[in-house]
Amino acid sequence: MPLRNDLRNLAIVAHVDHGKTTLVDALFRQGGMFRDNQVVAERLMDSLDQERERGITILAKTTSVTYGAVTLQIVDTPGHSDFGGEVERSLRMVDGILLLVDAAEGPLPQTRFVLRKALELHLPVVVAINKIDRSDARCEEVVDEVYDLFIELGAQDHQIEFPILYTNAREGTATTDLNVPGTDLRPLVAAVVSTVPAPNDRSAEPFSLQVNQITYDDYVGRLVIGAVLSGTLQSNQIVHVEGVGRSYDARITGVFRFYGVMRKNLDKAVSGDIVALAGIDQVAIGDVISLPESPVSLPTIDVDEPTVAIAFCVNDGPLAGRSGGVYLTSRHLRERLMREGYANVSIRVEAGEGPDQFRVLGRGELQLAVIIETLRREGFELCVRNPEVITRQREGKREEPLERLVVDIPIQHLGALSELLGSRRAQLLDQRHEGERLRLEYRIPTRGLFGLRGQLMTATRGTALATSLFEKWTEWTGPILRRVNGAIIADRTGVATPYAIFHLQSRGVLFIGAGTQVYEGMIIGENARRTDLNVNICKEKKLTNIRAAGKDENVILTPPRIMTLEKSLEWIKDDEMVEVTPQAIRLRKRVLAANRRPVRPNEDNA
Ligand SMILES: Nc1nc2c(ncn2[C@@H]2O[C@H](COP(=O)(O)OP(=O)(O)OP(=O)(O)O)[C@@H](O)[C@H]2O)c(=O)[nH]1
Ligand SMILES: [Mg+2]
Repeated sequence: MPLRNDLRNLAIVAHVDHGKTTLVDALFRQGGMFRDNQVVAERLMDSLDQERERGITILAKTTSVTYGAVTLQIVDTPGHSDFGGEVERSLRMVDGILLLVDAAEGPLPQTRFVLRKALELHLPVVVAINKIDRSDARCEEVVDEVYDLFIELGAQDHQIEFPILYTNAREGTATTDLNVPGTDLRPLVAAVVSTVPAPNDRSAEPFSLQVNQITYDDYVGRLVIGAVLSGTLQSNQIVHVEGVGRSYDARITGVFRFYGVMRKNLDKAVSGDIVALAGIDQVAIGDVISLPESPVSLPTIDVDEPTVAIAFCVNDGPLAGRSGGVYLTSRHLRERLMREGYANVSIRVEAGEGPDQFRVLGRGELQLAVIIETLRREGFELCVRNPEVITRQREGKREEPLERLVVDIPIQHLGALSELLGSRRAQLLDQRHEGERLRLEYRIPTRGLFGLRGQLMTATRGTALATSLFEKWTEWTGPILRRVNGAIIADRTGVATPYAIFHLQSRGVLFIGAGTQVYEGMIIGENARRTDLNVNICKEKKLTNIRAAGKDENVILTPPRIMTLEKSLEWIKDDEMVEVTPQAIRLRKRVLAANRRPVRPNEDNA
């Protein structure tokens, strides 16, 4: 088989924050992508608003950069475990991986996940120990840990003979020898070119491409991205699209390749190229594009099963449509969620309990929160329920997902951690000292992770590092208590007054400030006690002829606790919902009328 020696197709994979996107920046810079004096944003590939705000990669993205005679076609993948599905399918487009490992943190749960997937596909690996400039870098130890991980995952001998580079992605340097400081990324590029095989040249065969990513471009519309598996395709050619429930012909209106984040026209797409095609509208990940006269079929792209679900429903609260929402109906919601399902194989959308309800299944709270936030920004209004774990029946037994959790904390916070995990059915597997810090490994039901990260960050003042990864299904481990406190609930429609807030703030923590529009059934705070409390938050001070002493008027209000979308999702219980609108996030009881609301058993006596 002839080879496309001018190409190397690789995915950059790692645990979250180990520096993938930063390394891609440096590859661009040194590949002559920018003028010398051009000001370029950091983490250029993290182009989505939520990626920039959260500082993480959410969607895998394809790009390319040319070094001499070779073009590297690179997929920058997300490292957060909720987006593992992105990595899994990206690996189907490439012939090798560049595995980044933080020189101080070493291999973490997602390192294991991505490496396991790559080894299963027999992909060759280049290892880069990154962030060698960190003062706490421990390169030799981390290299040993990487070898251990390969062995533990059952790597074959030829897979273990990987080249090792030591990199500083921020500076854009790589070296094979720690005693010889790197000056640029050439050693890394050389290792990639010699380790990752060139793609086969099947240009003589009929055209085929499997859809791996779907994006949208303001100028050319929907773009489907994939590696050309065989053949050649010209712009303007008619193709055949084949997928589940779809089989039709379409005309290609453009063939592109990404350089950096710039889209460039190609005359044609040839076997081995990773390209973006315009002109195909109805399409889902895994669909096969071929020619009408020689249709090709390929196995579907399967990824790991979802573990977490959230019920979405229309916003039926009294303020619906008054907070900037444009898309309010269940038809809008259904169409939008279906579209999300087409573009993302790791989520599934199912019908919910009622006609206006949908269940969105995914890999974790963050993945689902990102989808909800995206909808909100697009002008949707909706209500969402608390995340629940997905269970399944096996041999008459109910099973739930179990995760491996790695926590890295300063030693003095061990007490706080143990307290948090005690009630969550975590089982300690391993514990290791690393200087002033402790690294602990647990097995914990996925349910036990709900809300954990937020509480852990508060308890350790942001110094903890906690990551988890689905491990296996296990028999239902029994109840896990969520929030113990009750809610403070508005008992009527109106506007919250300073007077009422002043008199209620000692009862718990309030989520709203004076002047906030409320309605009966809206949750306005967390009760200090376990029971729910219905209150009149709109009460005005009785007007009298006699003015009270000046002091009395200047009530001092404690600032409210701002409930973000993610905090709200962690906080709500089964009988509560988050109302999501473009302008406001509100919490509410599912049943708004107090007299029709089932009273929760008094957990104080439970
Ligand atoms: N000191 C140091 N910091 C680095 C280096 N490489 C990356 N960083 C920093 O590490 C942080 C995370 O970098 P990213 O490139 O976003 O990491 P990532 O692997 O793409 O993260 P995800 O895509 O969210 O998994 C950023 O603040 C970078 O500036 C390095 O070599 N040295
Ligand atoms: Mg990234």
